[in-house]
Amino acid sequence: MPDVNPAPAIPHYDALVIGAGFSGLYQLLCLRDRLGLKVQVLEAGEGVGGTWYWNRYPGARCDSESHSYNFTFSKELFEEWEWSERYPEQPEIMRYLNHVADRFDLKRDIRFGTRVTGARYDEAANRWTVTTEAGERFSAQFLITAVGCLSTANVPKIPGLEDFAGQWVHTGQWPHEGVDFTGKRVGLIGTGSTGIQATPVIAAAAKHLTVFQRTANYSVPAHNAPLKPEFKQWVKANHATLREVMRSTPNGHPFVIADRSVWDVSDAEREALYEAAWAKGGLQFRATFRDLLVDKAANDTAAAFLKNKIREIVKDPATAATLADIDHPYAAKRPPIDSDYFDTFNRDNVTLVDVRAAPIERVTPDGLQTREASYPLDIIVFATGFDAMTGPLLKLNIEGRNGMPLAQAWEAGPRNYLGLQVAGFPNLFTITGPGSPSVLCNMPVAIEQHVEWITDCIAHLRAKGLARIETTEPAMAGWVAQVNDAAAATLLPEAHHSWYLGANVPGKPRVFMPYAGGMAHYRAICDEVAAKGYAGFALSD
Ligand code: NA7
Repeated sequence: MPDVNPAPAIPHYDALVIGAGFSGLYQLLCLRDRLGLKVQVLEAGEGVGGTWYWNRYPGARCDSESHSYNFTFSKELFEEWEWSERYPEQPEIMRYLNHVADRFDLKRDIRFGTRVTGARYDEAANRWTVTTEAGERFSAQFLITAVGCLSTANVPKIPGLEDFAGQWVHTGQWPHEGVDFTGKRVGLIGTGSTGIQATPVIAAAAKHLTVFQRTANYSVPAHNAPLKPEFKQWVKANHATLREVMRSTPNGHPFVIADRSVWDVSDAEREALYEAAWAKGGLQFRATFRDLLVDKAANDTAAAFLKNKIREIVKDPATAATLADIDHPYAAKRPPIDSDYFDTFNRDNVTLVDVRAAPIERVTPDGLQTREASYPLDIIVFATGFDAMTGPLLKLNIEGRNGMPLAQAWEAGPRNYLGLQVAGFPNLFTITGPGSPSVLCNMPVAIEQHVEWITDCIAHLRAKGLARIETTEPAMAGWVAQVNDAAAATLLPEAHHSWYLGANVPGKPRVFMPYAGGMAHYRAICDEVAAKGYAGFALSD
């Protein structure tokens, strides 16, 4: 007798890609248009953009310079797109990614509004079954996560939040209709890159802004401005050169790190070089000397310069002292860049509260209470960052061979090979996963490298008639050691509160997550692995 309620057929694909930001879009293009695979992208948002779809907070802007914050795989695409400002603002990045998606006709293979809640590997079939929030299922031979590194909002569990009578928002889940700060008393928690971008913009709109600072932070002026026509022309004419520079530098940015040590120059020369770098602005302040991230005494000279700048800009000495009371080496945490951040504390409607000295105790119905005082607020903005790198992957509830949850495999922190694959999870690739340069690199450069490597790998399997690729335990152990060694050779682990270490999320294992050996070096390692027939991976039919 026929089944009266036959289970609906599960759509089958060659590859499923989770996420439609930079990574997912390019991965779709490569697998579909270059390899001819049947591909489906599943995206939680109602449009493309990934991180930029969600991060719509006031002042949201990329810290990479615009001419380097784009794809470079297509000369035509590169030349036809024109950024308007030195750093691209969130709406402009969204326009760019929509342009890419439309230009390559990608949207027809993306299902929007589709949040993945589970993924399970079936050994016998050598396929992944992906489940969504709505209960749909999809099946594919290859599963590729393109979920970004900073997409799981970290809202601290502060007692009383549920009873707050006002509005609260996290910057990474900003309401699409915006937030009206007019006439409002606003509290902003967090002074990372996001809080530093949002503070001046919110201060200009709100009745009063109180910034709750737990860890003081360095910041260098962005000096954002409209791009001049000559610069735009120069960029268009130099696609190949720019691409080459970005691929050859450790951090994927379009500037070269100076080949001089802090100790090669006199004190006066050093000061002049820092002044020039400050006047130029942006992330390239780090490139002033080659040893800023490896020699603590060298770093101290930059730290002293930057702390002095804070004291010069901020008029109230007590506020300046709190802002300059920075406990980690410069750039050991992701270094923010800003537009008038420190100057904003000279406004009459802005107050700084040191919540390291007097921690936040609870949210009350009408505001925030620290150990020392109460702050009446109408709106609380959480600029409190993300469960970075592992968070977005663990949220997918991935189960590998024999139902092994990824969360269990990574109980003590992420373990994988090249940041790309985990033993026990065949045919699963993690674009910009932990253990790869990712967030220590200009993201589009890291993304293009991973996507192209994964595409070549799948093409190799197909050409050889192979169906499965899986890394091995020894390869993972070797890579984890390399990731640790690379971090230990720098000052990065000295920032104990950093999200690079997972320290911002209570209970998260403290492991330095990104690969700090440099993008160019990493690219060479990955190329060599491929050239050796995918050394460190087991390939089978
Ligand atoms: P970050 O860099 O993780 O910054 C989060 C900030 O929020 C940081 O100052 C934290 O202080 C603070 N924070 C987090 N939880 C709390 C609590 N419970 N109380 C007080 N303060 C808190 O996130 P961003 O969004 O600014 O930047 C993330 C990345 O996006 C950025 O690096 C760029 O790559 C783009 P802490 O330092 O933990 O003491």
